[in-house]
Amino acid sequence: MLQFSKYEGLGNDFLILDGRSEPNPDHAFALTPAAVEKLCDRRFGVGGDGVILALPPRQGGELRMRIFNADGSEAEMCGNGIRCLARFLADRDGDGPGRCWEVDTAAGRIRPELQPDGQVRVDMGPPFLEPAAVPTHLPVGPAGLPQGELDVLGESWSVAAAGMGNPHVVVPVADVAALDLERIGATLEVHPVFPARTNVHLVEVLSPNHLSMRVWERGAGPTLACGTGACAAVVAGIARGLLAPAVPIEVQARGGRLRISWSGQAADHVMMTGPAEPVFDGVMQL
Ligand code: ZDP
Repeated sequence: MLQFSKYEGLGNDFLILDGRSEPNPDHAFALTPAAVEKLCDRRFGVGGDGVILALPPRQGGELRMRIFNADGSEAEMCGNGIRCLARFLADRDGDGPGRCWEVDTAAGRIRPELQPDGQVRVDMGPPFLEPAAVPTHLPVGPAGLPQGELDVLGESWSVAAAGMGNPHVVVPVADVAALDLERIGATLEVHPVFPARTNVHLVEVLSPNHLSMRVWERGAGPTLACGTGACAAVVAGIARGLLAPAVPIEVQARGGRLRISWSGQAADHVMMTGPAEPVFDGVMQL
C-alpha cells in the first residue's frame, strides 16, 4: 500500500510521497513510469499532473526532490510542485512562517520559504539562457536568449526559449483565449529544435507588470498553471523589453495568480511567490 498526500498549486496537482527516511532512496517506492502513469490517471488512479518524491539529500541540502510527469517521464524541476512540497513538509513537520528549506533538485539548489499568509516564496535560481542549457537548437537572438521563427501548423511564430532547469518555449500572442492550445502545444512540445521536448506557453502581455498565459506541459498536456513556465515567460518578457525588470510581475494562469520578479541580469535569481494547498491524504494499492 502506498501512502500519499495530494497538494495543488494553482490547480497544478501533485501526489507527494515522503521518502526522507527511505533506506534505499533510488528504488524508493519502486516507482516505474507505468506506476506513475497509473497514479496520475484521473479515472483509473488518484489523478494528478505529477508525482513528487521527498528524499534524503544528496548534494548537501536538507532534502532532495524528484518530480515525475503524468506520462511517467522525469523532469528536472517544478515550480508549483516545490511550493506544494514546502507546504507538505510544514504540515507534516509542524513548521511555521519563515521556515526555509534547502532542496536539492536536478536543476540545482532551490529554496522555498513559508510566508506569514501561507503562501510560499521560492528562490528559483538563475534562468538558463544558453541554448545547450535549455536545451534547444535555437541560437541566441538579439534579446540575449534563444530565439527564432518556428513554423507551427503552417503559421510562423516568433518564439523565445529559456530554462529553469527544465525547458520552456514562450510564444507571445495577441489573445491567449483565441488559440488552439491543444494543437499548438502538442506540436511545439516535440519540435526538433527541442531535443528534450519542451513545455509550451502562450503568453499575452497585458501591461509592463502583468501577463496572462496558457500552458501545455511536457509530459502532462494542458495544465491550469506551470510555475517554472511562468518564470520562463517573465524572463523572456523582460529580456525582450515587454515586461519591467526588478518589479513583481503578476502572472495570470487558468488556475490562479503568481508573483514573479527578476532583475534582467542573467546571473540574478528569479523569485516566485504563490499558493499551495493540501487536498487529501490517502493510500493506494499499486
Ligand atoms: O518540465 C516538465 O516536464 C514539466 N512538465 C514539469 C512540471 C513543471 C510544473 N508544472 C511547474 O510548475 O513548474 C510542476
